[in-house]
Amino acid sequence: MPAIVIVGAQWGDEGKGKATDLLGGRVDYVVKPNGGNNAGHTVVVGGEKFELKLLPAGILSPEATPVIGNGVVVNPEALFEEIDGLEARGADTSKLRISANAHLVAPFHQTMDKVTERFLGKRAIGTTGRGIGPAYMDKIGRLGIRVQDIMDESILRQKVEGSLRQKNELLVKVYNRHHVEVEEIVDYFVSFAERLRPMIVDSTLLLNNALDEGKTLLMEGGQATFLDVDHGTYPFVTSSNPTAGGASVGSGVGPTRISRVIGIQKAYTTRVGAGPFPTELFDEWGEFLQNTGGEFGVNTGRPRRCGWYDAVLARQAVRINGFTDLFLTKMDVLTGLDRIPVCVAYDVDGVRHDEIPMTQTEFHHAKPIYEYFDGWTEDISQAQSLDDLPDNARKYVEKLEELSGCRISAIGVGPGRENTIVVR
Ligand code: 2SA
Ligand code: GDP
Ligand code: MG
Repeated sequence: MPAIVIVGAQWGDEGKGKATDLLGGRVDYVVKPNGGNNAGHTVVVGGEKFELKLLPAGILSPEATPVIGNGVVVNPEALFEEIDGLEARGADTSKLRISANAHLVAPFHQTMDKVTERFLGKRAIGTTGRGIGPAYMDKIGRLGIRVQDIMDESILRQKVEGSLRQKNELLVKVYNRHHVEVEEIVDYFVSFAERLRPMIVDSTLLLNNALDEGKTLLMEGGQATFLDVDHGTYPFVTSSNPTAGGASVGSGVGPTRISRVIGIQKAYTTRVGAGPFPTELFDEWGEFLQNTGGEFGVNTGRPRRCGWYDAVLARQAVRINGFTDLFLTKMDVLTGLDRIPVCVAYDVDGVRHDEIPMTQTEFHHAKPIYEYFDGWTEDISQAQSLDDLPDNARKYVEKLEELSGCRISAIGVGPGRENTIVVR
């Protein structure tokens, strides 16, 4: 198993952090290929809860070397806050390495994120406000500031000037904000240079050399398939490619070196921020999932919108990412339900669609067509194998395998590392 990729199969918060943590003990490197401190991964180790934002969740596996890949946008302030927080709790972060080609998030990116959202009004995306979109806009617009620029102050100044010239026009003339001074931003980044320098590496060379030496690596995608800027519910998406192909681009590890692509999906569905969500519930069952599942954002504390499992989305996620396996998380949250609805197709203006309709307009009109499966009442949180599950829980898993078209290789029955059934 040279390289494994983990991808969120829905709209995020499926339990990728826990999955990475589980596998992290078995690999030599854990790599974050996309996103920034908009991510929020919860890992519960020995009853202790860790919340990770910018750092790969695999940082909690002492055996693995954590790497922030070239596809990530790094907010240095958030980075050191997180490192210091983990160190204070006894975690060792000394092995962390950061790609020289990763981009930096500046305070003005956060300002741009917030003012753009305000400007959009009712059409706002519901971003995390961490400046992720504007940082990626600069990257794609060839105005970005990279981690390596911190090592050469005159280059850094040129890059900051380039990035700010056009933004100051917007900030001052359109958004009625203060003019941002170049020197203020240069000083801000330089203040992190000394601590950052020893971590900066050519991560592509590091990871490919490691693979050549027979080492193993795990790529931990941030966000999720339907937040992907190409494949998600555009424009209600993040600004990176959290899908499997993005893991290759964001790490410099070629697709032929990836042996497994694991999709993480909840036994139901959640979403944070705006955008279409066909199975969303607005009744007591939505509240049930939110409360029982503890569905509140790790990063911003926002309540997550909740709904039933959507097999149409699952099939699309399997297709786009080429999943070899699915991990089904939070099965325990469904315990106690009489019957469990699963969306098998959509009704779009009176026409049945077995796959996601082609246009945004149709998707916004999609109403779920449900099939119902019998529930279970037994506590499943201590189950260690499929045989420990009640019949109806096992049937639910089999049904999701059939509907999604992919085998389920692990099942989460509680938040802890130990509350997991490994099927294969
Ligand atoms: P952004 O900030 O530009 O990436 O926001 C764009 C959309 O992407 C969604 N998004 C997320 N959705 C779920 N979880 C995320 N991380 C945190 C968590 C969320 C939090 O793990 O709990 O704490 O609120 C995440 N990050 C981005 C976002 O909601 C927008 O819809
Ligand atoms: P991520 O963004 O995909 O890493 O997921 P988050 O950490 O944002 O959200 C997943 C939440 O579900 C966290 O609070 C986890 O501790 C929790 N969790 C993960 N797997 C399970 C599970 O199988 N059962 C229960 N009850 N909670 C889980
Ligand atoms: Mg999360």
